[in-house]
Amino acid sequence: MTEQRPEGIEKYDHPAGGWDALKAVAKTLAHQQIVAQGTMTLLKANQPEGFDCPGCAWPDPKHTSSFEFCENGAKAITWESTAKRSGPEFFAQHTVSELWQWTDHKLEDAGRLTLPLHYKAESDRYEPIAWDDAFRLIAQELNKLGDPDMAEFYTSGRASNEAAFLYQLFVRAFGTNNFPDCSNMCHEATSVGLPKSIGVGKGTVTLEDFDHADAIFSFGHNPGTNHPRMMTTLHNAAKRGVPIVVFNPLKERALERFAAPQDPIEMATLSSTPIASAYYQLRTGGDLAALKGIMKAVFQMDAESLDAGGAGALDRAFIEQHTSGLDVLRSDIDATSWDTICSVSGLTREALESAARVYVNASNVIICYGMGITQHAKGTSNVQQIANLLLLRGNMGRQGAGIAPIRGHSNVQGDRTVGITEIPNKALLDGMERAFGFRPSAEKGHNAIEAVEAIIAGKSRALICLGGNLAVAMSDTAATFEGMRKLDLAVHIATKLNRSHLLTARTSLILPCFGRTDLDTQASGPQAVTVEDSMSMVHASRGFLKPPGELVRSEPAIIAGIAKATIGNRHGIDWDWLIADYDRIRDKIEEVFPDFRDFNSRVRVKGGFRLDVAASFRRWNTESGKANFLVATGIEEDPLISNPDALVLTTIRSHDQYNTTIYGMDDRYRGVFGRRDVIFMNRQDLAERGLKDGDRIDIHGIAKDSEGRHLVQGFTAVEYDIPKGSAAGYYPEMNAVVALDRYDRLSGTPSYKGVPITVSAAAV
Ligand SMILES: Nc1nc2c(c(=O)[nH]1)N[C@H]1C(S)=C(S)[C@@H](COP(=O)(O)OP(=O)(O)OC[C@H]3O[C@@H](n4cnc5c(=O)[nH]c(N)nc54)[C@H](O)[C@@H]3O)O[C@H]1N2
Ligand SMILES: Nc1nc2c(c(=O)[nH]1)N[C@H]1C(S)=C(S)[C@@H](COP(=O)(O)OP(=O)(O)OC[C@H]3O[C@@H](n4cnc5c(=O)[nH]c(N)nc54)[C@H](O)[C@@H]3O)O[C@H]1N2
Ligand SMILES: [Mo]
Repeated sequence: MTEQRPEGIEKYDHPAGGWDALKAVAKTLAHQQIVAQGTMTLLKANQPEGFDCPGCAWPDPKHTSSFEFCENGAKAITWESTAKRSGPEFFAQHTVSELWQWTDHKLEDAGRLTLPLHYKAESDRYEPIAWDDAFRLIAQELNKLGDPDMAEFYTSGRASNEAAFLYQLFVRAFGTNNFPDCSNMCHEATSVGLPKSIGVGKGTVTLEDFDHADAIFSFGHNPGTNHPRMMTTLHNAAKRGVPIVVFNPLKERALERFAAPQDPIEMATLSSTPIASAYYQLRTGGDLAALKGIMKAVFQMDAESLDAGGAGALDRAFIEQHTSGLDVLRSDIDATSWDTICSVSGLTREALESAARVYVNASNVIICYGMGITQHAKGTSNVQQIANLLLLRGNMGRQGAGIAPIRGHSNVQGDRTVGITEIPNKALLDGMERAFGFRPSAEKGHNAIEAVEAIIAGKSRALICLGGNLAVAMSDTAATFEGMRKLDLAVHIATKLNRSHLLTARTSLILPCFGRTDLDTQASGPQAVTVEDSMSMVHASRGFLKPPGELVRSEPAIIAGIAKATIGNRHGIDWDWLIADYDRIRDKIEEVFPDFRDFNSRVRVKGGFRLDVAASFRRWNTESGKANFLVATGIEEDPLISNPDALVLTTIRSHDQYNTTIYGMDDRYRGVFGRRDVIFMNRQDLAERGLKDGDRIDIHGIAKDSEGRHLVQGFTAVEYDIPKGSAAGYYPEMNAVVALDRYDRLSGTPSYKGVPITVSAAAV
């Protein structure tokens, strides 16, 4: 590597966490102009009487009321509770065409939205509109459609259980199951894959289980950035000597070494704790092969042990009593050669055997995984192979063991639980009928990809978004943007301005809502909402800050307003009554979903309660009544990817972003400062293409699109420690090269982590 690195690219030698994390928070507080109030706000995050941090879905430690420091949680909170406002003057000053030229960072940095807005084509501006007029307009457009299936109702994962439940009630009463949601782009492979394996589409572990694990495996997630509070757990485990085995194409700093800001000694002595005991840099998309390799080695160790008169490496009693399908799995693994496993995973047989030894030598194993597993064409199969590996040794449904999908948005799991799903099951329909006296449609609705496809095809004419930034989060930026602009109606319920709002439809509205930190007062007084974390714990969240403007409303109130204007009191639903006191919404949730028994009293207990996850107790709600070993066929690479010129691009989050929200331009742990227009590449891949570190290049998506639209121009190549054949770049910029039809056929999850590309010197 040349000494002279590209501008903004430096070597970052520090451990993750530590003083740099504290400094970063101080900078954020200053930037959001809220030093005094901000510090106070941070102290209420994830406290029994406070609000749930909107940062991520990692659970809160039980029984604690001590402040748990989290750099990126602090960023999420200050970003929401900022003193900046994008009020009427702001929108009078800037046309939509002008705002379109702004960066994503600058759009949101304009501050909190303060009043309902309606786009006027004549002035090319969003102009203030009264709430009732906004509701009337929406109702008119929705009722004009003729067919409710021509509307799409998107949900991003910050919506509370109460908001999400009311939303699905309205949408089902309106008459469709078109519920694209951010989960479709995220852990859908988990939601679809795990029910077939273990009878529930959620993780089986609790936070306490980590204290009893003897080994932890981590596949494809970056907790130092995306779930910093998880680092406390991993740090403790590492200190206890628990092996932590990581599979990730990139060396993520926090998984290598971490200095816990909570640890006075590490902070005072500038020391840190090594996290991973073994770090396997597999090729992007190599997980299916790697998992099969580990299982192959486990079967081998089992045979060797039996031959030597031992008890074998499998938990035979568990397998016999609780599972089905082992023989079929074993044949599949036997038929998969080490050659294939090694070439596809990019790992050696010895490496995989060594991982298998750690696995077999531990009594209790937890496997954690994130987007590196789910966002692939084989995402569902990836998830199921993780379950297989755990089942082989009975690592499911007992203390210290289990599967831990690490969820994204702070209530993405809860939204699903309370009915945001395009495929309603019988229990949901029965529950709705019981609670509201009507049976909603059972017909499958659209997921996120299908919704965007229908919008592009002009079949869906209306889009309502409960939060999020759908157009920017979705693949194929050019096609998606074009489709959005053809809509008749686009409504965004949001806290801050983003690019999706600027893709104006014939009628476009932005409706400003409260965030987690805001005090929500309704007719009966101040309200709390509830959320469910990654480990199925449901608890209350209560904001306390003065809302950003008098006209800003809560999400439930906005949904009720739209519903009342659109369907009146259809099915006898009294919307005003429901939102006057959120206890009433919770009573209805309980009526529909019996798991929420005594909801209002149980959620008032400090720390909340855990929803029933049958698999955690070895009850298998599958058709066979057992946990199933499931086979994944074909680990050979995708023909598109086998193109000799192609690289597999994975799209990742920087340390300074929350999905499409760009807090800043640094990615400290990866040594990138002040920019995002880079692509990380292997040295040899660069050389073979006549390129070098720092060259300006164009990135072409290899897709069916004949118009050559899948292109990112003028990015800088950065030589990086990444396996040959793999490349990495930032989401959402790279969505421009992700074709819409590249997704997991079983779950619909876009393969954001397996994008076939070619690169060339920049044309201009
Ligand atoms: N601060 C912050 N917190 C967040 C978010 C945020 O943007 N910022 N987003 C939230 C959301 S919605 C989500 S879903 C989660 C996301 O949390 P993560 O799942 O950690 O998300 P990514 O940044 O996409 O990182 C995926 C990791 O997988 C690795 N990877 C990429 N491709 C592969 C592969 O093929 N195999 C393997 N084994 N690994 C691979 C990458 O190198 C990276 O370390 O975080 C949530 N929390
Ligand atoms: N290439 C690529 N694409 C990806 C991914 C990837 O890894 N790579 N990850 C995917 C994943 S995992 C996800 S989850 C999606 C994320 O997709 P989304 O959830 O749609 O996107 P966000 O960026 O989280 O949404 C940010 C916006 O939410 C609004 N907002 C914030 N807080 C609130 C609130 O409390 N209420 C309301 N109503 N609005 C609020 C603000 O207006 C803000 O601009 O992106 C997906 N897209
Ligand atoms: Mo996500």
